[in-house]
Amino acid sequence: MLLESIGSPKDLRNFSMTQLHRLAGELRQSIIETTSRTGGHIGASLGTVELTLALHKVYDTPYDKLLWDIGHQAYAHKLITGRLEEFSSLRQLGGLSGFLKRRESEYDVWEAGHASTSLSAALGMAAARDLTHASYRVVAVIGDGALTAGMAWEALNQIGHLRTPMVVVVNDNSMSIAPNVGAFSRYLTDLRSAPAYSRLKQEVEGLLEGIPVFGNQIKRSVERLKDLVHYAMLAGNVFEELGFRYFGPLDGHSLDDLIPVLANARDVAEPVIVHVITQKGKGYRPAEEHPGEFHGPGPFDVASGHFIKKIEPPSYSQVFSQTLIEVGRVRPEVVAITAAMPDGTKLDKFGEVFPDRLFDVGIAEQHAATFAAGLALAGMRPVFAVYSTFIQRAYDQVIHDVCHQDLPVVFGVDRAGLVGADGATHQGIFDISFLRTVPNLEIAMGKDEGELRSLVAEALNRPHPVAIRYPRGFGQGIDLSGPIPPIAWGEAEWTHRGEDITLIAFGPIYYTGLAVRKMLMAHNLSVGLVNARFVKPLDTATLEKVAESTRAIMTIEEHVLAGGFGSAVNEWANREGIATPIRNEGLPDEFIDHGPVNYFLNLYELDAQGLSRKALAWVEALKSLSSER
Ligand SMILES: Cc1ncc(C[n+]2csc(CCOP(=O)(O)OP(=O)(O)O)c2C)c(N)n1
Repeated sequence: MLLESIGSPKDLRNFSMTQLHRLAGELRQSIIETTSRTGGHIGASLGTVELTLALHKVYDTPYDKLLWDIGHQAYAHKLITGRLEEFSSLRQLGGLSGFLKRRESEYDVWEAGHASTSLSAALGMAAARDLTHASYRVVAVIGDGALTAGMAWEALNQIGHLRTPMVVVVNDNSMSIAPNVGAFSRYLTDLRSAPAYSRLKQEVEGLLEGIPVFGNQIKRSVERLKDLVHYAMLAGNVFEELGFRYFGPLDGHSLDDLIPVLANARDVAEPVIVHVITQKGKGYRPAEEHPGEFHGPGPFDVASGHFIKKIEPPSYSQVFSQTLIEVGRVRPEVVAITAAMPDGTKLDKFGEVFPDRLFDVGIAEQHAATFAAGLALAGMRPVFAVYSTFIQRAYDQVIHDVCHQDLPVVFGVDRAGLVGADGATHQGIFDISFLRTVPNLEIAMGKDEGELRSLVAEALNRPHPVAIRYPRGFGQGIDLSGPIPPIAWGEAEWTHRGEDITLIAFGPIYYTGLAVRKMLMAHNLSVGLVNARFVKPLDTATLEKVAESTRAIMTIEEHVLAGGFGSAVNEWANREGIATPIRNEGLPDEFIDHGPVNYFLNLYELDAQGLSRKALAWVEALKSLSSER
């Protein structure tokens, strides 16, 4: 295998075209084989194989700075930068990250996970280069999906202003996770269908010179000229107006096209856009045919392209979307919003039933929140389903546009809690802390998918903004066939009374609480359990009674401790002078890497064994304290 001879990109810089083509084939093979076992972003990474080789051939990496937006399309980059042997550990505990990591390699100069950050960071590096009189070059690769975000345009705006040399490669496969949407995406499609810009310019000039003098021919030629001018204006127009040189569109799977154009672009003394057309999933038929499903799948069978999935109860996302459909049938004002995640949030199902009432706004969480505010002001009941990790980006819009005006927007905070293989950039473990501080916003999380259903339906009756959290993955298998049961807004469910200790759980960790209770009862303890359901408003009436009924309170949540549910309970207890000892269990003040959720729950003692061990020791310590007194 040629790939085995590549210790670093230096080893491929003298390769012939034939060798590079062979290497591309081997890279594809390796990506398909590994992701079929580990799952991962196969589609995007198969699409950038040639681009990766061309970039590392043309640029002197890692001295030159190569930045990948999101970093999910960079498996070939990992494979040729010294990580071939570890590649089989992709996304596994202790193994390679599914994204780029600075600690993994000096070739990973920028790490991300969220979209559309690469251009800002690249410009920062270019500006630093200029200030320090360094000579490295800077090149960033960004997808057409990531280019739908405001942040990318904020960077383009400043790059076009500073005019410092750097290259932006637009990797255009016309896909986000789902097919890309929006006016800019349409514009890129027009650019794609236009012949290469430089060739066009020559054609226009040739035509002008050759215009015949008489009759119909003049007309035809002038018309042809108009068409060409239209295309020529289109091609390069937006980017050139912003101050970039535009090269493209190029076949992103042709090394023969990519290498000379990138070499040219590299040496231009101003910002350059290289517009590259690629195909998601290139070289693996099932991924080419189903690019959405193969964006970031779990394990699959290579021969058939079938996913290896267990049959499970419906996922929380499915239940969320299904509930919106149920409510939406009788309430035409209910509309749904997704920021480029119709499949992940399962809002695509809502869109199948109500095509006019689902808005995919692109990778634009900030816009989505304010768009929802506008809809709400005009009488609609907007629901923005967004992963916990991505609502981080819309924090100001949540505060300033939605909550400040107290608008009845429902945020479906999906993937709340640990997420597993996507790792540190994608954990949904901060949102309680940053949402809890915002006035008017109500925040709830049910113990299971049955309660999720009730909370969603009830949230749509509230006169305030509401955030409903729910985790990644599958529920408890609750029967969802009947009508949606009502739920008392703002009320906790005190399911078990106990004198020695009471566990107060926020979310599905309630079921862990049930197991902990059993374990503690085996030690002859009297153990209470509360399903809190709400962190805001906090059900202080129930909390007061609980505090009177028990000798110790332990809060449990799958969220960072700082500012989380337990903190809310502490604040109340502090304010009210509650004497009952309170202890909080949750996640530490750390970024948590990729790996199985259960592994981390065990590591941080948030599983039933860990919690009961801690509860037992604590109850014993409290007992000996009080007997000393
Ligand atoms: C802020 C943010 N929102 C949503 C996502 C989820 N996401 C990951 S990849 C992706 C699509 C990116 O499309 P594009 O940039 O065109 O890259 P491609 O996968 O097509 O190569 C999305 C929406 C994200 N990573 N970051």
